[in-house]
Amino acid sequence: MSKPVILQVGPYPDWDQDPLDSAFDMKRYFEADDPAGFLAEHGPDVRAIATRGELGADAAMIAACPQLELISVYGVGYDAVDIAACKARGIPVTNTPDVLTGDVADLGVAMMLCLSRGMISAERWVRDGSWARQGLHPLQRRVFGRKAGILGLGRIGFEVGKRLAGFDMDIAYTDIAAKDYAPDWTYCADPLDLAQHSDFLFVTLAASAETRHAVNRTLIEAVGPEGMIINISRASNIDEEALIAALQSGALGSAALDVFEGEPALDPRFLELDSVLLQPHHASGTIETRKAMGKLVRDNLAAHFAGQPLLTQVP
Ligand code: 8YV
Repeated sequence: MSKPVILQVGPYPDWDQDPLDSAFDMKRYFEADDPAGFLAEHGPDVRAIATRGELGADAAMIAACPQLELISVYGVGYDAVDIAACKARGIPVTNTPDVLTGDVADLGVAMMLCLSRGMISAERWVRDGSWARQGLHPLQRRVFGRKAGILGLGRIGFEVGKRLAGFDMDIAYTDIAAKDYAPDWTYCADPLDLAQHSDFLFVTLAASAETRHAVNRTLIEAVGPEGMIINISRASNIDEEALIAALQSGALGSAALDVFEGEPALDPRFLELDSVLLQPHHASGTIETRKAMGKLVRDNLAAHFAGQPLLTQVP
């Protein structure tokens, strides 16, 4: 029996690629010299798309696959998939929730600590001999006991909060309603109140068209010249132009960012700022989590082609 044809939008590690290649006929879109020609040639045979969170599948790709039955996303975010196009054709979409939550929260908290305590510049201070020549590294800002805000108390936001509680932080959050699983944290219905409360504002919103630029100039300026914004969600949740302007003028103290508009290219103005910590969209990037994400992608594909229920279908 011939294997189901899968359109593979981006590369995966060998530990995922090998089992995918054994079970399916993987068509590697990302290796094509002529992506449109590749889609025209293979699209008519494609029964599923395997993609990654940040790559998704746009309307043109979906339209090029008239026999498409499933999109399986390697990532919790599915904002880059054209969900309206999927809905119109009744194509289910799966993602990889839960398995990456702890790692994403870890990286967000690590970014806060690293930037607040100046660990990158302190490392340079040791390596370039400044310590020996000039003495003590400039003093930095404390983390423990200060005020943290979590914009979006979903799975990842909640794990961030649990970690911050270990630093005795005064934690507030916003979401569509107060959460009974967070009784010790302050609920702010208005994101502006949250931003005003926060020395450290974590952006943990599931991105969608509705959350685009949810962190706008007013919110950024409310976090203020002493405050820090940490983004471990999607770049689209923040107005990046307003963010850069606030960092340049000092209206915002600092920003720790794992995601960027147009990544992996990023606005070169970020590179000129000392008040930012820049990370290459790797919050879920541990061997343990990536193996679990890959398995979930494969398990969803396997379940579909075996006529079994999908494991993690997005609502
Ligand atoms: C990426 C992510 O999928 O979970 C998400 O939504 O953006 C990430 O985990 C990851 O970078 C792999 O491409």
